[in-house]
Amino acid sequence: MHFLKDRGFVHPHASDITPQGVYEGRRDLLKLLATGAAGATLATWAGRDALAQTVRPNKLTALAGARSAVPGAITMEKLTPYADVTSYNNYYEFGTDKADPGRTAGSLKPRPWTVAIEGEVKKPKVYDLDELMKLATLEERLYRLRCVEGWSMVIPWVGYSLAELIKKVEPTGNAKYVEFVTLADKAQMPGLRSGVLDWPYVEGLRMDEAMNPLALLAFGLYGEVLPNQSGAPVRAVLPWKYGFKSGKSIVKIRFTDKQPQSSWMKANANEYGFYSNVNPTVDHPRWSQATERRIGEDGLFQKKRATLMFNGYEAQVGQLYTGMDLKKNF
Ligand SMILES: Nc1nc2c(c(=O)[nH]1)N[C@H]1C(S)=C(S)[C@@H](COP(=O)(O)O)O[C@H]1N2
Ligand SMILES: [Mo]
Repeated sequence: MHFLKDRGFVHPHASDITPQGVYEGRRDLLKLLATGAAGATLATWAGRDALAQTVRPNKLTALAGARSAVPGAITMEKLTPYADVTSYNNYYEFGTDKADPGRTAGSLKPRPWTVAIEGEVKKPKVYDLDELMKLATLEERLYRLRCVEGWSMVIPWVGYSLAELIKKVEPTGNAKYVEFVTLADKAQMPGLRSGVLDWPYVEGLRMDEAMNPLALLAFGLYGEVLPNQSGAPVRAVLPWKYGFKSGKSIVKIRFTDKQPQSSWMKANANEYGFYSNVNPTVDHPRWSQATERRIGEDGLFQKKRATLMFNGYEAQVGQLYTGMDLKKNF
């Protein structure tokens, strides 16, 4: 059976699985905290886990999503604590250190915000953020995110399938690729002074990849709007690809007939390919991709995890690449 073969020797430990209801429990816990009756609840493991994820100084605007029914959208693995999700980031417009975005992204102004839909579409349009957010039903999805540098997280995102937007704007027959252009504003982004990348940060997908239901346009995480360092107010999340494919703070989505050149391809075409699907058998020139460490659990004796083909989403996306040489098309 496909499922058993895929899982193989990386079958998750019982302790990796989030007990059913722990995450929903957060909301119940908040209610309990509000009534002052939380003492007993906090004594339980689930209570402590929920507390670690919710009690923090600066709550953002709530953004709810109905639990997604898209196949593969809900991993049962334990969520990465909110504190780690928002303090260990790659967002080079705010600096190249993992702690930089969490410290400096306060200067990003996520409202007002527009996203321009351009290129090979019958209905080009500049969407205001609020209109874009209402374009489809918001869902909650629990995705693994795997960075090419060898770390991973599990994050509860709020958003809808990119396919919903694509259907609305009606691509022409010439639309073969989608390009994502993200914000580049020196006034808001101190990292733009550095020449590490050619700004703006640009990424792209083949049209069939963009139409896969797992390709997410995200507006929130952990039941709130996106924190700035995570790519507020709107970003892509492509769970079967290395994290850098998921552009943050998107301002333009362009439909094209030619394969877009991403910022990372421009920076180093030998290291970063257009596809960049998570693949434990194809190493990056500087980093093995066979294993990964899960952020938030890197204790001294923490074992590395085996990285899964397509980050564990092979059943959902494998067919997109049938017949392709994945060593050549890295
Ligand atoms: N605009 C922009 N988007 C970006 C990046 C960036 O530097 N700028 N970094 C990418 C990389 S390398 C990763 S691993 C993910 C990290 O997302 P996270 O910080 O929310 O975990 O964002 C991606 N999106
Ligand atoms: Mo990354």
